[in-house]
Amino acid sequence: MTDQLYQDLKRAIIEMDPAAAQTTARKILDEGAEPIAIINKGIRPGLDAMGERYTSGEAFLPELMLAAQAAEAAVAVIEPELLRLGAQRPSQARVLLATVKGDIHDIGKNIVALLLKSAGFEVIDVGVDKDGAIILKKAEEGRADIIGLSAVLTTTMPRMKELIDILVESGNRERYKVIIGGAPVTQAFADQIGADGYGPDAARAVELVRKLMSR
Ligand code: B1M
Repeated sequence: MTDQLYQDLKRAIIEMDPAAAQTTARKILDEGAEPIAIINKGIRPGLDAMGERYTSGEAFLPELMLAAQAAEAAVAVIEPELLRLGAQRPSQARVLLATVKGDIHDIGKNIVALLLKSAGFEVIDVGVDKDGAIILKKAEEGRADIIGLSAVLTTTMPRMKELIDILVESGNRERYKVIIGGAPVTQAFADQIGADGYGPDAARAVELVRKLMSR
């Protein structure tokens, strides 16, 4: 039954139907599914399918935007459940999150933020299209322990290295752990730029933050 519902959720995103995406996500949640399964089995496959349609010329930018809105409607259903879990846990550390300069994709970053909050971490979300200087300023103001960067475009991945350079040049490299993620990012890239870790998905980003904070 639930597998069919995941297919329905994927289809609602491909069909750019926020109402159907919301109703289906609610049904899946009511069946007792974990919020993370709704992301991994419904929302992400729906957006990946839209990405493939965009690449093959079957869909264009307006369709991508509408599919993103349908995905966001489904995320909104699981958000209260995740935040409720987080409210029961004492704050363990502060994580600043940003999508790097030149990149306005934020669905993945927002999911990482939600899962971190649900795990009891404090999140300072500074939004999208942020350069290294602003990110460092916000990290200082918010007294962040970890800086988490998201990049979904291959062309904006170099901005992650720029932040690390800024931290080194300003004498702040030891002050902050830096973690990175986003669809084109890899562990090899994280190693290459000297990041402290890479999260392939939101759940593993939370594990990574836990590991870094326990050291
Ligand atoms: Co864009 N887009 N887009 N887009 N878009 C992609 C990324 C693309 C792969 C589509 C394609 O061609 N197949 C392609 C990039 C190609 C490339 O870089 N080589 C692309 C392009 C080209 C563009 C534009 C340039 C199109 C144009 O204008 N001609 C433009 C760029 C705008 C800009 O940023 N400057 C653009 C615009 C948009 C929309 C605005 C329409 C919309 C974004 C809306 C929004 O984010 N609010 C959009 C969308 C929706 C997509 C796709 C379809 C979906 C992205 C997404 O949300 N995925 C995408 C195709 C695809 O990904 N298959 C595509 C779901 C999300 C949950 O996954 O972000 O990977 P993801 O996050 C995951 C993990 O990666 C990880 O956890 C998340 C959850 O598990 N993670 C982290 C993410 N951040 C992390 C940080 C961490 C740790 C883990 O630590 C800090």
